[in-house]
Parts: sequence; structure tokens; C-alpha cells
Amino acid sequence: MSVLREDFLWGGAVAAHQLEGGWQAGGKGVSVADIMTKGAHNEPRQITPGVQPGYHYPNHEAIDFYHRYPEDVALFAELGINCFRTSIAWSRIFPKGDELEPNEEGLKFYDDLFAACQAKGIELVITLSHFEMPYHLVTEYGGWRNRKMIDFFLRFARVCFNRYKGVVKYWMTFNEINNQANYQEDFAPFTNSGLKFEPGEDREAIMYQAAHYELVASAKAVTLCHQVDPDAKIGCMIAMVPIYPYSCNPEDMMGATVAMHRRYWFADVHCKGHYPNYMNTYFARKEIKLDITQEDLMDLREGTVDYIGFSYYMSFAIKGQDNGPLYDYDEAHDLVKNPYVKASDWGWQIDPTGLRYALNWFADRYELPLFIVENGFGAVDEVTAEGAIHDPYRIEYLKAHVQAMKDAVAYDGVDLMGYTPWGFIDLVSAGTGEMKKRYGMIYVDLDDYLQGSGNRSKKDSFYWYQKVIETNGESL
Ligand code: BGP
Repeated sequence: MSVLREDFLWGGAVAAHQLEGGWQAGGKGVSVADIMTKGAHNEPRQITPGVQPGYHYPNHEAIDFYHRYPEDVALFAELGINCFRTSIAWSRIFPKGDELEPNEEGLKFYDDLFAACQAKGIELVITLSHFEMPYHLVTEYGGWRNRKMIDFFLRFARVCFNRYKGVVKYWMTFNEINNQANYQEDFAPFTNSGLKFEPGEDREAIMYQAAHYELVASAKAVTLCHQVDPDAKIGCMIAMVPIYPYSCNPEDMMGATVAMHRRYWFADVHCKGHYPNYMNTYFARKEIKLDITQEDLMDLREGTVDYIGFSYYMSFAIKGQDNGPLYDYDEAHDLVKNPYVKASDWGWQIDPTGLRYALNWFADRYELPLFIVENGFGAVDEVTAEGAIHDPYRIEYLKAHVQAMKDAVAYDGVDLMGYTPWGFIDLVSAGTGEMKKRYGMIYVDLDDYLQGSGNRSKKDSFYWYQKVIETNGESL
């Protein structure tokens, strides 16, 4: 008997801009992701003003899922997944973002893709905004610093809900909405916000204002989704990186609490429908004055989510005692290396127990169903002379994380809906634009400059995951 529920959602996760390519196909407009260059190893990507000659923009072609999806969906079915998480590229549906009518050709692409999945019994888990928005909304309106974005987003959401009523059962509004907590970075890779900062601007205040508009838009989308399709479920999506105290020094413990507040208040608003006291106090202390109306507060209260989708890759640690008590948190400076865990080649600290901790943290706080919508190990793969890809490191990572999630269910009573490992087919990295940072169980023969045959093949982890799904998580 499996410890997981019988209807457990076993799947794989991707995002439109990281695999589709076809950046100008079917009337698609230019998105923020389309103007992001590839970064050097572990270096952030650059945002160029528009598409410039001489730069490499990996999202333009990506793995050409736009044209090759029938073959890929057949492979997904062979893998045995019963759900597929992807996103709808906003710029396919509203190429500039502020049109009144949607682009029919863009919708047609998703009609066909979703029908292909349904024909194989694969349920759809769809993110509305996954690090991709029409670039015109940035240049013309300043992205989410502008209240007008709420209406543009809702127009997009309404079209999607109406069109895919009865087809898409699980929705999410904004991918990793809380990654904006790191506002020291320019908008890559946190392109949900479309924020470009000018020198001398108060980045923090702008980030909080943008986040507020996004949260209102999300809440209104939740309400709308329930009206259009009462059978659909709609959740939020949080980047969960638990922040541990470096030691049992009380200042470290308190520092970790403050850091968790600053990173996860977004989940409070999504799930409880109001701003937590610790944030209201923070805004007052920092004299951050936000445009928040009574109507916004009502919208937030009404549009609380049905479930919590979250990504989990790693954990962080923080030292609070160095300069006295920690009241403020700056993600770019305050984190320290955890001596108890190893890290990937990209410095991501590998910590399966952190997943069990994260599940418990969400369950304790919100008592909502949970859905692990991203988890995985980015690594360089070698293809043998026979064309095989042996990836024991990936299997080891995934196995330990599935075990941790099973423990959270079996021992802690966590209500877990499903698990969709990230990038289960190799795709373009969001953070660096590389192909060589691979997460897939399905290999795609393309290098960092997207040279190669593009052929798909199965890694050892493909067969491992197939068995896991077949046995509902019993055979690891
Ligand atoms: C999450 C994003 C994904 C994704 C993943 C891996 O933050 O939701 O879009 O790509 O992380 O990150 P990367 O591609 O930078 O390795």
C-alpha cells in the first residue's frame, strides 16, 4: 500500500519560454524572456533593450517544443506521468499585452497541445505567468509598478479560463512570486514583475508596490476562475528555500525568523487574504507608503487560493548575531554556507530534509493542500559512445527528495496533492540561459548555443521515474 493518495499527481514541470521556442511563430509578441541573453557559467543573464544583433537569446529557439510537442507528449506518456505542468505564454495570447482581443493563433497552439495531453490521459497544471510577459508592457507601462497591469493580467486570465474551462483542472497565478524579495537584482530572472530600476530609485518600495498589484491581480484571478469553472482549482506558486538559523544562538534563530518573514509574507497574503502584522509594522517603520485601496483589501480577502504550489531545490542558512539583532534582511548579503550539506556545481545546497521541513512549515501555517510543482537537480550530463546517459546523481537527488516527501505524508500527516519535477525534459535554464544545466529525464541534444540535432533520448532517470510512478512512489 502506498503512503501517497491513490490519485496522486505524478508529473513533470516546464515553462513556456524555456522550451517552446517559436518566439515569432503564430503571431507571438516579444516577451521579456525573449530579450534575455545567455549568461556565462553561473553569471546572471543580461537584459538588452529589445532584440540586439550579435547577442544570443536562447529562448528564441529553446528546444523547439512549439513544433516538436507531439513527439514529446508521446514520450511523456511513455514515462507514465498523469499531469503536465507548463505555462501559457502571455505574449502568444496578447502579443503586446494591452490589446482588447486575443490572438487566436496563439490560443490554437494551446488547444492542440492540451488536446494531445488529454488524449494520453495527462491532466494539465497551468501557470499563467511564469517569468514571461509581453515586453511592450515593460516599455510602455513600466511593468508591475503600474496598476493598469491588474486589468491586463485579468483580461489574459479571463481568456484562458473561458477557453480552457473543463480542460485545465489546476491553475497557478504567478510563478515564484516571492523571488522578488531579492530586489537588488534587475528584473532577470524575476521577470514576472517586469521591473527595470533607474539609478537612484528606491528599489525596495517599488518592489513592494509591484508585488501588491500582482497579489491583487492574483486574488482577482482566483475569484474569476472560481466563477468561470467551479470545478477547477487555483493555487499560488512560492519559491520555497527554507532559511535555517546557522546555529542555536538565539540571534541566529531570530534572524532566520525575520528572513523567513521577508521572503514568505507573499504566501500569507495568498492564503490568508490579508497582510500579516509583521509586514504592516515593517512598512510603517521603513516609511514605505503603498497604494493599497479598500477595494484591494476586499479583493485579497475574497481571492484566497485553493492550494499552495511551491518549488523546492535547496535551503539557505543565516547568521543573525554578527551585528547585533537582525531586524532587516538582505538576501544578497546575509546568507551563509551551511556546513552540513553539499552543493551542486551551481552552488545550490542539496538538502532533502529541507523538503520535509518545507512541507511541514506550509501545512502548519496554512492547512491547505500542497503541491510540489518544482524540484530537481541541475547537472552536466555525459553521453556515452553508445548514446546512453547515466545520471545516478540525478536519481540520487530525486530519490532522497521523494523519500522526504513520503515521510512528510506518512509521519507528519501533510496533505500532498502531487509532485512535478522541474525540467523533466532538458530545457533552457531560467537563471543562466544555459542548456548544459540539465534537469531532464529526457535528454535533448543541444548545446548552450542550441547547436545539435535536437533529438530526444531517455536517461537512466527516465526508467527510474517510470517505476516510481508505476508503484505510486513505493519503488524508489
Ligand atoms: C525556478 C524557476 C524555473 C527554473 C528553475 C531552475 O526558479 O521557476 O523556471 O528554471 O528554478 O532554475 P535554473 O533554470 O536557473 O536552474
